[in-house]
Amino acid sequence: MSHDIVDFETYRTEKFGSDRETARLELINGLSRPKARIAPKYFYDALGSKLFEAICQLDEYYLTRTEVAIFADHAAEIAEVVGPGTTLIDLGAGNCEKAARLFPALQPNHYVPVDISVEFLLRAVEALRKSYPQIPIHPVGFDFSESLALPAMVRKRSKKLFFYPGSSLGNFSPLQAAQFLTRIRAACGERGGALLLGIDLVKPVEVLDAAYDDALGVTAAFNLNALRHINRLLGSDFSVRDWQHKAVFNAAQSRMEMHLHARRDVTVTWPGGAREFSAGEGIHTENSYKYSRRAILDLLQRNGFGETSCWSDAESRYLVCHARTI
Ligand code: AVI
Repeated sequence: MSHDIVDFETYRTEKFGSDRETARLELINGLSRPKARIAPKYFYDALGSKLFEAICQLDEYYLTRTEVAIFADHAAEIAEVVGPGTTLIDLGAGNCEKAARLFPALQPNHYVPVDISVEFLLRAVEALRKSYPQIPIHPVGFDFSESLALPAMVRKRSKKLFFYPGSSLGNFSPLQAAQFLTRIRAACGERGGALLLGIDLVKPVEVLDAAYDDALGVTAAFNLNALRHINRLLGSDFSVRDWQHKAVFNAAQSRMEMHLHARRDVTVTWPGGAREFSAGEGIHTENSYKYSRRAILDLLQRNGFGETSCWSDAESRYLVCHARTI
């Protein structure tokens, strides 16, 4: 497998050359709905990725440190369940830190970090190659939430271990999550594969409120930064000062929601279109579903995964699961 970034860029351009136009149409569609919404992937430009890294260091955002602790406390058991010789495919790799922490225990044969935020990913990979020269690393940049069209050289590898930590599955609706798991199952191939998943569990609302509206306002900046990203992609004229971060737990749907509310009446324009927002009107930017242990095991089992091993923390805040394909 080549380490060549040229290779990777060629693949990206051939397969995903129209990403920008797709994003533009998707954004216009979302902003023009009676209840405006945008997909959470628009958080992650270069600054958004850095803000998300900062969120992961906050006291209130228990998810990251709890997951890190579960992986650290159970590394040997996880490695035993996983077995040797895997191609570790890291979906939403970001700075690749989470997977890298598992390298000593899992000792993968290959590492394939996948992320939509390409420049950020390439910088992370450059550093990682210096620390782990023995592991071939093949970065892939695309929006895997839509399709799992991996390069042929990755597709044909046996013993794939898809790594999906950070409770990112929670950012899909239950239907999207089921479809996503089905796609991972298919991408594992017929010779068997597995998924190593980290997922946030249901818990008292005060803990969730603090995690999604922290005292320093980092999550607010993360949410608002999506508007700057949209301005660049769409040529729109959102003024960040006109908007306010809101986080709310929707108990009926078992999900934390993030919105941006207009601070006053606002008209946003972009080439060929416009949208008026009244004061207080919102743009729905993210759902973060919180699962029970039973619900996540059911979801895995209904979508192509059988034998499952799980690890949690003492307070049952978070769950890590290894699930083999059926
Ligand atoms: C990436 N994802 C799992 C995070 C979450 O908790 O839903 C994104 C995030 N949103 C607000 N804070 C962090």
